[in-house]
Amino acid sequence: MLKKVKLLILLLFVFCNHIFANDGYKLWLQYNYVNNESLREDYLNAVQNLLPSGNSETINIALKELQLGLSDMLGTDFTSKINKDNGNTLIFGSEANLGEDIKLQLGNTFNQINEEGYAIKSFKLRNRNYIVITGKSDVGVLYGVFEFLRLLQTHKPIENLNITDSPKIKIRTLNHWDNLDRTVERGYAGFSIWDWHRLPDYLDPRYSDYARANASVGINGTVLNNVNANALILTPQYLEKVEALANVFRPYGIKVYLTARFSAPIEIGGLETADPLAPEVINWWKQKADEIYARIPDFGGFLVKANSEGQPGPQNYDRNHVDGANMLATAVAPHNGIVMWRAFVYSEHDATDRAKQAYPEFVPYDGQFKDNVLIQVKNGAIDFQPREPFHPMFGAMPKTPIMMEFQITQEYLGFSTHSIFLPKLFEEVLKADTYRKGKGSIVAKDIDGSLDNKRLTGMAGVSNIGNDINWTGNTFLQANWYGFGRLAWDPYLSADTIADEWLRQTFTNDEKFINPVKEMMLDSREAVVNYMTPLGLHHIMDTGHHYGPGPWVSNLSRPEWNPVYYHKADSLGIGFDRTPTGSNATEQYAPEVAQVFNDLDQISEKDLLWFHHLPWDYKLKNGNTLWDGMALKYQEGVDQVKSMIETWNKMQPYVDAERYNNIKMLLNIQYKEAKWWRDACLLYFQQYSKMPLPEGVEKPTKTLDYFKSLKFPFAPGN
Ligand code: GCV
Repeated sequence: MLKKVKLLILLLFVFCNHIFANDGYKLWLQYNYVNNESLREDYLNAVQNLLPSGNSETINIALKELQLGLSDMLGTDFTSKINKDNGNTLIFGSEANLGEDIKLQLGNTFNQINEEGYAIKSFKLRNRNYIVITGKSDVGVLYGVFEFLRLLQTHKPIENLNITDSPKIKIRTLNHWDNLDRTVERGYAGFSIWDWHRLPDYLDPRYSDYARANASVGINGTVLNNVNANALILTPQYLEKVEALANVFRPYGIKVYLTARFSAPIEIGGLETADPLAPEVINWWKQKADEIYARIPDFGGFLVKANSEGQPGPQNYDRNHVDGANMLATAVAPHNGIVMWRAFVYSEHDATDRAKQAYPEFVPYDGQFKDNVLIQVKNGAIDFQPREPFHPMFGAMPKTPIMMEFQITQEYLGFSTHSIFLPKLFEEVLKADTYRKGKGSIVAKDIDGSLDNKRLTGMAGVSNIGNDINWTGNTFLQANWYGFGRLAWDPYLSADTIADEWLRQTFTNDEKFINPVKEMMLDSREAVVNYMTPLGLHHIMDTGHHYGPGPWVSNLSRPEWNPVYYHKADSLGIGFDRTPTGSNATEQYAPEVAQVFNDLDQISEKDLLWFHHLPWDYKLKNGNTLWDGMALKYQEGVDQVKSMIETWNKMQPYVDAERYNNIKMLLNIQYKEAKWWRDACLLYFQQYSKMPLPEGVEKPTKTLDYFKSLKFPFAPGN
């Protein structure tokens, strides 16, 4: 009887917890109670005993995670189910710490995985059933443990397990554009989670929670500070704080990196120059690197934004990117450090198309960078737009590691109030075919190194994390942090798989929830393209903060900061001609790709106005005029958000009230703003097209002057 009452209380607790109180802090590591009884029995039967092998901090973390996950999911206390001499057993430990009898069962498993990979295998030995989670390193084991827990979270069978997996990309980093005053450039989830003032002595529990969440998806590096860098981060006062963070992250397999302000030797070193070829500068960076490594022996290295948007760089001294990157690379090389040198460069003094500027500054130098340098390239040649053709540098530097930079934070995609599932965007870029080595030379193959046998590989995501209780401001956008990590581990994963996994772990396995919400997630990216920048339009956001529409902006000092530079709407038509009759940016792609982009019959209409300036009455494939087609796309985007709201409103029975309402309220904002985008852009472009709105497009209820008058002096992230 007592047992039954206890069970009832436990169930009630689990139920109430599920329905009422969930602030989202636990992310996708919810470890919901497995309410399918037979599945739960299977799991309980398979894991009766936990046997850690090895006693590092990492293995301890793995043990705690298993105990937490299994206890919560199976409704039984697992803290005492450890090191027993009977029962079906889950062993976890690295190759070096497993007994010979266990290793014998694993055959050539260790040849199938890399240093960070893992294996999860079932076998029977001396009448006991075992599951072993192993790897070559303890961190590999931790990744395996998270994968094992993911199997349970997503209600997969765990009989006869025979899994091996390894990350396909070496460097998997989050880039925090966090400033030392805790503001976050392009951050929409509160302030920075790094509490610099109270570091190093006060270690906010968020630091280990952050590391744990990253480890659960395989992220293995973090660049703590903004690429628009402050040299102070390199002073002893701050390095002490960085060291404290590195100590927290280390057992989770996460390395710390810093951005290096190129003029630091002047600003904090008292030198008169930062010329990368000056001996005193070379020496200064060498000593700085030695100083950092003395504190943080596994320090990852530097990320550098140079000669871009006012940041100093080697060109200030008539040197080039090779000179700058190699100088820093030499300083960190003795410590196995790397340099991630960004290719996001453009200059107001260059009258050519901004989309063309990075390519000539880097591609001719292929093969000249030191082998611990990666060139970090944004997914497209302009700047993290809702849709952007892949950057022409992908595949174009066969002798240089090219690292992907995605933006997880939504600078140009409506900030954190817009629920958009970004793995759809990431997947589109990774699957794009560069044709550099013939058909099938997709971007993912340059990023994982397989296209040209590159040893050093990387993917970076500009973080969407802040100190909001749910980390990302909008529960839904946790999926983008999760999805980035999963794609950095395996760039061939589909957005569909990622959405499915994330939903099951974050909310429920109930198909009545999974199916409609997954569909909503997968459609959400196209929705934002439609209501902001359909048919290849780009960079028409209001300037500075990039919040809301601003296609009319034309008064900024630099031409390429003005939206009119990008859409080029006039009485004759709209769009940026990047074909040979225009800027000829298409020339930077492989001929097969350029030919498609240049040819109106072959180009996807999704990229149309990115590459072509076309008359308003140009006929689209469906027979509509360009003007009608564009207007209908804007309307479609609005309708898509409306249908997202309808879907979500039906999900109340499956989601706790707090997270349900968080997403619901934000979707309503998104709907309002989608209409704002539609109305403002159509009213503005209509001045040039002089054509009526087609049937099916709602009439704007405000004037163009009204939209132009809106000002947002305190928009976040600016
Ligand atoms: C960190 C865009 C953003 C800037 C950002 C820059 C970059 O221009 O608006 O905030 O600076 O990209 O990626 O360096």
